[in-house]
Amino acid sequence: MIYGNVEKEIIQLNEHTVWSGSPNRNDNSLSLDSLNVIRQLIFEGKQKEAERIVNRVIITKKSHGQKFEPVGSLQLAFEGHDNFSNYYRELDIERAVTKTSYTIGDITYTREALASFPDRVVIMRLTTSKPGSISFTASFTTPQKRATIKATPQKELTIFGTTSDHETVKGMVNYKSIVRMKLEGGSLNANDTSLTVKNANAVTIYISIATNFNNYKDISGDENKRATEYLNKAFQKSYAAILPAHIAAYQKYFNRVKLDLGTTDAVKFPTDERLKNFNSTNDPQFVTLYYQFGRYLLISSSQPGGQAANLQGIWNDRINPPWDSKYTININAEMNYWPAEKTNLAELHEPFLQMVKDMSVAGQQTAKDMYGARGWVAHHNTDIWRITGAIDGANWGAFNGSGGWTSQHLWEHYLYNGDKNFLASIYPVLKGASTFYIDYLVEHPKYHWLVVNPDESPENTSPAHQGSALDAGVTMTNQIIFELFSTTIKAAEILKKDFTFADTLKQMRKRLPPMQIGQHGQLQEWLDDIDDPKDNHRHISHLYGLFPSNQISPYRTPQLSSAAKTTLIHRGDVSTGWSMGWKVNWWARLLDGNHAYKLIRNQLSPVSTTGTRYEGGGGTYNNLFDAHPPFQIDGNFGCTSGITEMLMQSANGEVHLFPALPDAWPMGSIKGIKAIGGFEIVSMEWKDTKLVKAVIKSHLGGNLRLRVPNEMKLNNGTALKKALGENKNPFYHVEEIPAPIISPKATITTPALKESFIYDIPSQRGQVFTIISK
Ligand code: FUC
Repeated sequence: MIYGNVEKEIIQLNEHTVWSGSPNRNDNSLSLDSLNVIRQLIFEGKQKEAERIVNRVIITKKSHGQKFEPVGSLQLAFEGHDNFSNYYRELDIERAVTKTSYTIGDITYTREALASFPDRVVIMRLTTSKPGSISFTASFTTPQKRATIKATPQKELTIFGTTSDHETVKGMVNYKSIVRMKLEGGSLNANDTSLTVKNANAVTIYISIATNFNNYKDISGDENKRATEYLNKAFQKSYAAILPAHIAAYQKYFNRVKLDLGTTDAVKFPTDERLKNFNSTNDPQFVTLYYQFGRYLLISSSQPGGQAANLQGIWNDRINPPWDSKYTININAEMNYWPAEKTNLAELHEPFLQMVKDMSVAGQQTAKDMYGARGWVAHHNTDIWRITGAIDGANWGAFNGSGGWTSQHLWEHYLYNGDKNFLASIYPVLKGASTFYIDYLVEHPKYHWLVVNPDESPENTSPAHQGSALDAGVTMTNQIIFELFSTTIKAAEILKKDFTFADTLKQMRKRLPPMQIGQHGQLQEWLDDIDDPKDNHRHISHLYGLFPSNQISPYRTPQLSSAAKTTLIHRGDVSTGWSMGWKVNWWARLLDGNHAYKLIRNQLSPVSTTGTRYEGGGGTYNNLFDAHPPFQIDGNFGCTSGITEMLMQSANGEVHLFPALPDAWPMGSIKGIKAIGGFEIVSMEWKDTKLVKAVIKSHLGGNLRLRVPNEMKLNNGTALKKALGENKNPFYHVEEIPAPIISPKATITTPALKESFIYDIPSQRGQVFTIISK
């Protein structure tokens, strides 16, 4: 994080593997002996009693997850730079380069900085309009307790140490950062803990950081050697050489997608003013900026081979960050990756997919020791050590659907790339997640469905459960298992293996509770019809079936879709940042672009609160970080995904262009987004809310079923074939959902859907089509 302060520049340094603790597990093996008692109590409706036991025997007595920690900050103190003018600061997200400039007297000072992917250093270049005028002192500060800051005789500034002990786990990540400078003119001096530059023409600062972390089980790396090697290699290159290599590595991803919603004079204003004014001016480009900022953030925080973007991405500045800046896997970490595939950043999904693979190994012991089950399980949080036990307390931590949910990301990756070798490599993860449920599901004594018990609908409680979150067979979990079983069955079919296993899943899938529409016309959150229409909890987990899953659709399941809409209306719009991000996706899936846009407007409201707040709504900080509050990066990613879902959806058996275009975007264009089955929207343009032209590339071949808002033809004049029957493209197979159970008290209205046109376009691998409006 570059602060861009004039007198005291702060370069806040994080490295993705600097976490408290060391390899550890946090299972509570007391669980197994009490499982039957807990289940019995929950089935008898004695949730509060069950909760007390769960807190003792399921919730961990060890680590509730470790903390992602900052290394520290490099500070550059410029004496006499207090009286400046012409201050300018930017983050150029088209190049991933920051710049700060200002004038003192008649001298203009400029600083440019970047974090280079190919060269593994943070690099800052300081220049001036007057030779010999750059003087400053560089020093380190750190919130780390066990850190040594030292300048070396070679005039390098170093910081090294070991991360914190936390919750019974000894801190054992060793980190090292080295700062070395290249001067043009002037002098460089070192004293014990700082470097002083005097009268230089230009200075280039190189910063390397490394740790001893190899993987979640192995911290035997050599941080000194790594930090020195990175630095030595980069130091041979000039800023002028590092800059284009960095830009090229960044733009390889960034340039794949271009969005244009129109531009007005509002773009001339600084970002904070645009944010402040967004709701009262016409500034469609601000949405584009926010959209692309989400992609910038993912590119910058989730490079292949690295760690997955955590709760604050990589931008946490606190030694005790909110929720430890770890991975909350009952929504937040998954949300970080919603834009990955569809905004053409599939490679950046890899760190998350690797985390799921790691959990599928670590979680086997958790399944066995805690529940006597085969397969693997993960609860509501994990961290760099891939803990899979239950943390915090019964009302949050006992949720055990995260293995099922996160493994869907592996399947999603396959749906976009169609690579059967990849599918074969991740099949054991899907199978293991399913196997856990084969062993863990129990028959409900009253309804006779197969249910998870203990279970909970993430973080929401009910007075009907004596204020406890615990229950059996909650809707979200049922949807997750339905989806997990369905994808595992499909994967086994594609790989032509495990017929008996797949058959077991089919038999069990039939016995899961169907979705239910309750007395208020709402989609039921719990097995019993106890939802409170006044409940406005930020988690609306039972809408998992609407998004990210595709079990609810206005076209395929109109009643469930209407119930989901009723639920969304009950819960209201005001919510934390990530919850608003989710709501954009939900309203898009409900084909209501104006409501989705309303949520975008809410999200693009300035927030300055940095403490934790649940009520009153989230929004956006001046630097466009999502405000839960506090800063949580998930909302940025959720909204980027949602904007894509407004323009194109591909989860419901077809590629749907403009499913939820708001009135606020009457014209525009987008290039490079991706649909499942390997279709790429090379470009599409719309005007007066009508699709004018679309160019679509088929990377995998197969039938392209296309739903569009107005009639289209091929650009050579040929008519398009009207779609008939089921979509033959295997990537577009959508599982049939069991009919919902509907309360006799429920009133359900299923509004007429806007007219649309559906075509089937058979494609060859690599073929590109251009279609134009008729
Ligand atoms: C869950 C959410 C909070 C927050 C935290 C990281 O506990 O309910 O709102 O997002 O995760």
